[in-house]
Amino acid sequence: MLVIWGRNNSINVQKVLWCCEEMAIEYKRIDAGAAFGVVNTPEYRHLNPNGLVPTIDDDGFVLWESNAVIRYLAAKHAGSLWPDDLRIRASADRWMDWQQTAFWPAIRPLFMGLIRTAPDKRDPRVMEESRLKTADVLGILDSHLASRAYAAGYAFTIGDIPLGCAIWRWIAMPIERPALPNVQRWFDALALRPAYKAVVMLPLT
Ligand SMILES: N[C@@H](CCC(=O)N[C@@H](CS)C(=O)NCC(=O)O)C(=O)O
Repeated sequence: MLVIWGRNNSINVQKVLWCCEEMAIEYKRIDAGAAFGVVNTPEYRHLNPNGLVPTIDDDGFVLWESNAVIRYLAAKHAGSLWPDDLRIRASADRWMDWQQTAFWPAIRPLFMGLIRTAPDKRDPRVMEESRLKTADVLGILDSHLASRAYAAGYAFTIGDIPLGCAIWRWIAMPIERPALPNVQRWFDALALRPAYKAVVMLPLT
């Protein structure tokens, strides 16, 4: 059986769990990371020298980097999450990369400040800069979604998974948000998916 190491409040672990739930892949999850430790043991470092989560072991094949993991799982189980059409697939890939290189770097300081830092240790200036930057980058996603239901077109694909994990953080944080009607419509559609509700739409911790 597929084994997934990682605490279930991690955005990158949630990508993998959501992907598995969507495709009804059986897995066993082992808590690791942050308060659970594990990631600094020699055994774990042997699997993942970065000491980060998630890591998977699929019948002896060890893989880390959350986006690579969900690409692998979607390709292996070859369903609608991983479309045959190369252009749709490339578009999904593009938004997965964009989540890691534009969206997450923008929102991370705000998320870490508000959710993972004690109030007396927060830097309000850094958090406000992060909020503004995130609103700015989400304008790009909002324009993109003006003419399509999902990241890569009319259907839900793995391209929506990293974005959907990050947008939950934006929606669930008690912050001021500009109106982004297309992002909101897309989020409302994600929120109807049982797998998203089960593993992503959890209280932020
Ligand atoms: N690029 C990596 C980043 C992995 C990463 O930063 N994971 C975080 C959790 S979201 C982590 O392991 N933090 C340290 C810890 O939990 O101990 C991926 O996408 O898998």
